[in-house]
Amino acid sequence: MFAKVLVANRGEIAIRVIRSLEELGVASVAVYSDPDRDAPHVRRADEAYLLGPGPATESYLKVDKIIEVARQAGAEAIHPGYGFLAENAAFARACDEAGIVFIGPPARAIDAMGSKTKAREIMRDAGVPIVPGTTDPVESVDDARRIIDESIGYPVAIKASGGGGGKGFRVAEHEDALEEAFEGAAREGEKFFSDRTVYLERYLPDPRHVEVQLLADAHGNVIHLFERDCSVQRRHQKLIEESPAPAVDPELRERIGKIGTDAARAVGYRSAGTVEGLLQDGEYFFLEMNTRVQVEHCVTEMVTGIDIVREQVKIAAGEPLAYGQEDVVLRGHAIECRINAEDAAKNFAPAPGRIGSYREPAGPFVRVDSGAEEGYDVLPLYDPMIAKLIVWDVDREASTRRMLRALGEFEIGGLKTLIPFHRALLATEQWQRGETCRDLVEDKDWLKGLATPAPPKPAEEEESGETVEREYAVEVSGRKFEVKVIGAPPAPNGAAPTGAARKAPRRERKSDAGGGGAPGVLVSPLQGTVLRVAVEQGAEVEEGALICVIEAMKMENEITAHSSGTVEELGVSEGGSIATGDTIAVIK
Ligand code: MV4
Repeated sequence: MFAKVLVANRGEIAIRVIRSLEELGVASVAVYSDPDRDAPHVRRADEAYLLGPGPATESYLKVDKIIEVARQAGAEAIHPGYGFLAENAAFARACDEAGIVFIGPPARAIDAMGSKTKAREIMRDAGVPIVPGTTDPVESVDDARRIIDESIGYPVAIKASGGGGGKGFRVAEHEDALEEAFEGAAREGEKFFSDRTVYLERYLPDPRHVEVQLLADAHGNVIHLFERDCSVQRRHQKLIEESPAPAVDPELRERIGKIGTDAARAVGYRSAGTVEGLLQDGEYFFLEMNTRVQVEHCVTEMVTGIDIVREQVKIAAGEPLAYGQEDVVLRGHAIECRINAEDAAKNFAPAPGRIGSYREPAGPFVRVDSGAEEGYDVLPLYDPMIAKLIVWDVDREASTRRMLRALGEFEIGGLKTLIPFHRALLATEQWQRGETCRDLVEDKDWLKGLATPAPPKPAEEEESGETVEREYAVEVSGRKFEVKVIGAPPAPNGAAPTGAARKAPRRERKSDAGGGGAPGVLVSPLQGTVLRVAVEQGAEVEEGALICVIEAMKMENEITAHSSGTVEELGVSEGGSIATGDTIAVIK
């Protein structure tokens, strides 16, 4: 086993990895960017080194610097977590060349799976079912039209060859829409992966996203840890994951598991990995393989009792798997909710800011993997996921109830999170019936209902103009009530009523998109590049109408009007950059 490992990541996953290292008796080395200097992952590690400024390209993505730090610290291996350098074959090679173990698969497996057309070819040859379509890149719209007419038919999915996770994914319902979809997928492929080639798949109308967790060691042993269902997603960002999948029975489970292990063997895989696929009417198709530990690995840990990160580290150290397939037993049901700093009522716009009060749920079979704490700043620079809440119980229904209980206990003040979204979604009949909920996560009216009601208008502003809100606990006939008092601030002599609750005063909420600030001003909730401006100055818009699209963290974020009215000013232009708090538009 290694004596010391560097964790090339931040946030909850860095802490997750450090915990497993500690249990293995391995010392941990954290790395950090300037704004992360005091972040929880830095304090949790045995040692920590500065990489550079905030932008990931100058810190968490700096290959040479990270390898230099590993050498300096005497780390024998690097765990990349997920995101950042986790699926970067050049980084894996740079580690090899520096004599440092990359805790992940061989670089050639990353390469093979990075090209989605290559991956489809390998899988087809290995007898793994792929979604019907092309395995060679399609050069032009004319070629695409011909291939679709000859074999695939409409609707058709057009996907970027370098893509994955839904980047560069378009659908054409009919031939009329083909050119635009083709160009859109190619453009996104060019932008994100410097590769404008695309391929075609038959578009499945309402599949479930089902994936298989795999472990493969350096001695030829490959096992699967059953499946996860990640169908609740929005713009290809997963929101809720569970295991086992509600639509998979024991017979299908065995079939999907074998597809996973066949796929891993076909690329000479080693380490933890995931085969993602689509399940439609009992048919399972390979989609892509993720050559890293995934965000949602925890639900599998809960139903199998296997620490996936520990196994990953042991495999990298050359140890054989301690489990055979028959040792892996599925027990009960686990659910994970991603707690993102996002406003579901505003198109899931990122809602960075400072966390005020912070209290995690606890109790039986509740797990919180978090990178945050009270006073923590959720930075617009990085992914808005601040924690994951995972629960286990005997079956899906009990697990859902436990999750609702735990969500109710989770207190995160000062910014918007997905907690209200999760509470509402898990309470729907669609979820309880095990449906994909695709219509719900796109339903603007339903999502708007999640908006926290505006704080009550302060009662008649007094001469001084100042009113404050205070919370007190009162007892009436021996029963405790919590009351909110809105009025003038207490007298300076501190004549507050006795028995005032110890609750900290609510922090003033930072202005969110369209929230605070001058009337009618729509401010940017994030920092990024303006991809598209959907309105002109002087236009009449309805509340909820698209104003512009801002790209941040490689995600396209739709910014919508916070009220109906006339666009009197427009502060954005296509291609321009925008900072958090900048005026997007004035709508009156
Ligand atoms: C598809 C599809 C339908 N047909 N491919 C790809 C990335 C992943 N985030 C979702 N992806 C899809 N690929 C073909 N050929 C539909 C989706 C899809 C989806 C699938 C399952 C559950 C929810 C989904 C939400 C959006 C898109």
